[in-house]
Amino acid sequence: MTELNPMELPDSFRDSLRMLERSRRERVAAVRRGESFPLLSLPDRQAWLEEFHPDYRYDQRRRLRIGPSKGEAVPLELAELLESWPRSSTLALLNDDAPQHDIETDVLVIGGGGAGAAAAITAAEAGAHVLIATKLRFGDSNTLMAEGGIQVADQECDSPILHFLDAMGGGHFTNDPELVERLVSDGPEVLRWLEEIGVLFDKYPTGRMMVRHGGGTSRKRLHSAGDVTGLEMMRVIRDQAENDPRISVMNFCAAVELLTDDNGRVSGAVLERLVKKDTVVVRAKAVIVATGGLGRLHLQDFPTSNHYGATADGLVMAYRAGLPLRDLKHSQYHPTGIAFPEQKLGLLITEKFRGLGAQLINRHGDEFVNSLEPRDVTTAAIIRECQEYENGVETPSGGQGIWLDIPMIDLLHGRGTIEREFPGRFTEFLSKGVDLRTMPLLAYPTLHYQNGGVTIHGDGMTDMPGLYAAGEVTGGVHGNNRLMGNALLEILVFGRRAGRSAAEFAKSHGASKGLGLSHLESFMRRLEELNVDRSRTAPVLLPSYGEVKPL
Ligand code: MEZ
Repeated sequence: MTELNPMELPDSFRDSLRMLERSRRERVAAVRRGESFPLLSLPDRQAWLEEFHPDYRYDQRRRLRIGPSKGEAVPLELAELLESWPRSSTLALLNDDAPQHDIETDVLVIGGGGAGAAAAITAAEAGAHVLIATKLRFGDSNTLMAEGGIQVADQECDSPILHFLDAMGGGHFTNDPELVERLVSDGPEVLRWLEEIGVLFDKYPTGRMMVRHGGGTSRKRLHSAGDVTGLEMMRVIRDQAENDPRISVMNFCAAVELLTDDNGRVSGAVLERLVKKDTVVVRAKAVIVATGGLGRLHLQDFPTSNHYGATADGLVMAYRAGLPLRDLKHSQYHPTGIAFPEQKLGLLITEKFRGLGAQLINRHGDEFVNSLEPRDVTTAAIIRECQEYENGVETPSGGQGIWLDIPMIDLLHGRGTIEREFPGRFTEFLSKGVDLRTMPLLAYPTLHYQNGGVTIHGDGMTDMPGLYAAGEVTGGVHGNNRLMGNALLEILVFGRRAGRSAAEFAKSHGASKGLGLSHLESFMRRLEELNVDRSRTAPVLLPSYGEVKPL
């Protein structure tokens, strides 16, 4: 193990560390007395957001110019991507009068994360033959990387109604209430299902579930498996899918375009096999898009906590097909991405650390915000502290960060808590010479989640017959701002609902006759009119630093 050598750190860094350590005893005593940093008033929250949150930088967005979302403001990087030309594999098919399919299935699921896996399982249970096409390997996804946990109102002091109010309030009441109602009501059943198939959640010796607080929630309802909740869930869900003979999986196989028939029904998709470097046309009775989010677009040059494949492919396909998108001007910047040690830049430090008492501390050793404000407010507070008050700590390579005082946790809850509650991060950092029991980390906001996306209704239906969507690619469940733990819940609730509906649609409608790209005609005409550079193509499939050459 290489020890972190404090002597190699800048003087200002070491001085600040000393101030933090000096103020720790009094801060722990205050928590024990039941004192906490006051929560902000609603007008203050709004003012801080408008001044400091990256979403409110109006010069960093522009309005979309095509289709039903015309006029919607979205981040610049996303707008450029959405208004790009199809890849050459699609263009080659456009010249083909009657494209033939290579593979046929009842339900095609695009994406192999938690939403895709849950959708595939329920579609198969409903009798459908399912093909999962996934860009990387089955399971490589933000689900797998999720740390803190899943929100479910299953305790006697809680109820789905309280969960509903928290989710709506966290989303500034911009969420679709019908979708939120489904999210919270299905929660207890989803938790039972996860347990039944073998997910190991943290429990007390009595067998009762351990639950924690998260930012913006009025009850403790975050269920975890250490700090590797997503990994544990994906382990079990993936096994469940792989053991079902009705489900096949194509790894390293990216969807690049939807296919439609003459009536506007979605009838399949164009896939590119990344290893074989060829094109595969799939004909399907129903298609579910579960491609995840956009973190790897690095909006405003923020680092990201997202997995390598999070490049908004589903949004690109949906926008081109003429589906309305919503709530995309607000992205989630998780308050605590790693700023130091720098080889982990952007990696998530789960909110569960704050749920267990780790405080956010500036360079003078002072707390400056209640660590459990809603995420967007905490993010704005950290940026304000660093930029407006210059109270951030300079990292060895000149970045900025705020202390996350993790060692407080053992002082508050007893020795061994950090190792027990955070086995993933504890081991990982120890291998880099950083012992979380004694060393605080430096945190700065990291791009974490796409709050909005493809508009869905009820059970994952989109506005196109035969097309369903679930998970981070969709919009409406979280409105402008998602609360922690609601993503893992959403992928399962809406993955399962979409899987069931898609299987029913496949059964009742049978195969569609046509397999074409006519939905692209008006889109491409508009690109011409807008003089969009022909070299701009999408989806990009991987971030620019891992570019895959077009076919
Ligand atoms: O839902 C999340 O994004 C979450 C719980 C993240 C985390 O802090 O662990």
